[in-house]
Amino acid sequence: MKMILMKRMLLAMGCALVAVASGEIIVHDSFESADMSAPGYDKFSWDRNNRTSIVTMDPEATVVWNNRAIRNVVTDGRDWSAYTGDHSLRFRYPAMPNGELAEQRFFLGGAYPEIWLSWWIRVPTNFYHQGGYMERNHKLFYIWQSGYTANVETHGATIGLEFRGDGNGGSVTQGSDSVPFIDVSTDRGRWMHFVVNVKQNSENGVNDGHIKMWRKWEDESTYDVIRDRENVSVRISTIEGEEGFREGYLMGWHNGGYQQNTEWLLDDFVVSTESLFDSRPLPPINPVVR
Ligand SMILES: [Ca+2]
Repeated sequence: MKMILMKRMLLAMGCALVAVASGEIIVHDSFESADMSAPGYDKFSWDRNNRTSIVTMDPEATVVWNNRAIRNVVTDGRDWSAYTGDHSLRFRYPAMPNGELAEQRFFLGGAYPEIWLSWWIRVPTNFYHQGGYMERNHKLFYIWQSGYTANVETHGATIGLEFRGDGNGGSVTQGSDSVPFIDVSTDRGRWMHFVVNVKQNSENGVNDGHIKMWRKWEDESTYDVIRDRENVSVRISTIEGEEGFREGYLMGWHNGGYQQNTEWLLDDFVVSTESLFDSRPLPPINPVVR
């Protein structure tokens, strides 16, 4: 176990060096500061915790941040091992069979025509997606320009990913390009790395935007394509000073609901203006392992 942790730490350090050299990093938060009021970047900021909190296993299962520094030790055997370092961000969905919200909003502090995002996320150890095939949507993330699902013509695009039931307790991604997302027979408690790249239109009326997403499980070396939409309309906000992606949220409403308290862990959140892969062509060839 120690070897694995060491390897992850070295990979995280190496990636940070690569990332700084290759573009503007808007934020890279592994939650090790245990303080979301000061992620350490000029413009980026986290919104208030909304059923989210920073947790650690050092030296025992403890909540250390929930809108302020706290110390709540939990002794019921929960494993909050982080992916990198000792801290991660927990999304706590209480048992609510008809749907519940746990969401972390953020502000990029600027308007970006093209952005990359990536993060590690652990499938809950008791995950079960209620409902039949393609029923009950869960949110994974959204980013937007001048307003979340506002008038796209004036406020620009809202881009994200949702996933729905596969009919067997697992999940598939939502959309005409749906792909398998979580298999409960193999993926509970497993960490995945999720990478997003969105570029808006060069100008409104020209449909040359793109929306790309990749996913890799922790024991895999290459990424699977989750979404690949080229030459689509990604509208630019018409509000002065807001012509680009400005804010977003992680997770959100899980309308499938859960029969048991269900916790996701998220770690190593990165937003950048340049590619998060260290070489082109894009994956699955030669991806960076974060
Ligand atoms: Ca961490």
